Amino acid sequence: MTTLREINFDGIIGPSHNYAGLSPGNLAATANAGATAHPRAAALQGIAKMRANLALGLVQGVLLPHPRPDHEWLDRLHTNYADADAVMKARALSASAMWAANAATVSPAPDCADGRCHLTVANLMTMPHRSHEAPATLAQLRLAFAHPAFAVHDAIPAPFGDEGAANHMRLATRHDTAGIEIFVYGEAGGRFPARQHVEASRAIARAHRLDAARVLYVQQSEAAIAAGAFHNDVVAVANEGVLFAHEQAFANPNGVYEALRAILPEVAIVEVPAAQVSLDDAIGSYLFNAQLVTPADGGTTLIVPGEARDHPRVWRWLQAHLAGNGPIRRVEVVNVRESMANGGGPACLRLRVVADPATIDPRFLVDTATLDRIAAVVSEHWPESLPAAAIGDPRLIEDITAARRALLSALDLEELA
Ligand code: SUG
Repeated sequence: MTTLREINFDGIIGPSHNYAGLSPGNLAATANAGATAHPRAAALQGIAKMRANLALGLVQGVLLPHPRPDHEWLDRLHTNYADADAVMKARALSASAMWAANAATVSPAPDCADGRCHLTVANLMTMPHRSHEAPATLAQLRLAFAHPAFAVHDAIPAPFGDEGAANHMRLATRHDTAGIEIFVYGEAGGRFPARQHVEASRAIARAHRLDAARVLYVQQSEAAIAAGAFHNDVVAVANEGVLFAHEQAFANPNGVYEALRAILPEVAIVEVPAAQVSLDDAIGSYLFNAQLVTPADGGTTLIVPGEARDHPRVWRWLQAHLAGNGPIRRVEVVNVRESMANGGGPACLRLRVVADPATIDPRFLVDTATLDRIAAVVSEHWPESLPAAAIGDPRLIEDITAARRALLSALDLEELA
């Protein structure tokens, strides 16, 4: 029996969660700029999603909020929180590390020539508020994946933008068999920035010692980026032998499907036609920013945000697919509304790692009892609301600093302080 399992590491939503509109091209984030955020409710929604994953029999992990404001980053910019202007304050305070799909790119051991699971930290250099996540991510991954079964690589250097697993998909007959890794990149020059550069993807494939014959570099369609798909995982998701994608996700969809079928003939491609669900529908509902998983009972399950159920065309498409006995057998709905308002759905909030749970630092794995402990810290310490105007408030800074410290202590992870 193989010991390799799918493990989803969700970013615990940090106490500084706020809406500052820092991500051009992310339509939800820019539309909600200046709104009041609710960090406590946000984190509790994320915890409820993890409970739902556990209920499906999946193994669940967590990644911790980063220290915010990021004083070290401000120091390197020769300023400090008090002196920084409003935009820099918001950038230094961002809780954006919650979107763990952007923490790293992961290649499971069966894909890598040295038989180890490789992880490369994302540099997130395109958006200033995310460009300072990498050092804290590296520190956590080095701790969580210290076992020799893993190789953790530092971020690819600038100017080659890399946004991690959000632009990476893996197809394999089963999680524990050799897969095909798909790196999706964007071409610059459109209405919004293309965050993933192909040079970064190629560097990661080399670092992970992937078999070049089982790697595809796929261009994201300009139309998808222009419509607000700032990451590929807003328009496509894969799990084991199933690819679920919007018709307009890729620049050359038929080329992608042909190349896939040539390597993995049994691949099931579920393409959603634009005539039934437009790009705007897909991006507005986050239909594809779903967790596509194989639960313990085996039936491929799509975990969608509530916004997908609330969208009549999207929900109709899903019901028709289920009724037609398509490759997706079940749909589960989760409420991650606070994260969604910043453009982060269920898939954004998790980093998927295929590994033997016994090789992972147990402090990063959770069961319901650990989630109860995390929820207690959140309920006691996370701000109930965070209006945009509070971003410069020194009392808020004290509160969120203490809140994170309480969480680290509850998880016995003080060394990340
Ligand atoms: O990078 N939002 C994130 C959302 C990331 C979603 N992740 C995936 N698709 N995997 C981003 O745009 C909003 C920040 C703000 O405006 O405060 C933000 O960073």
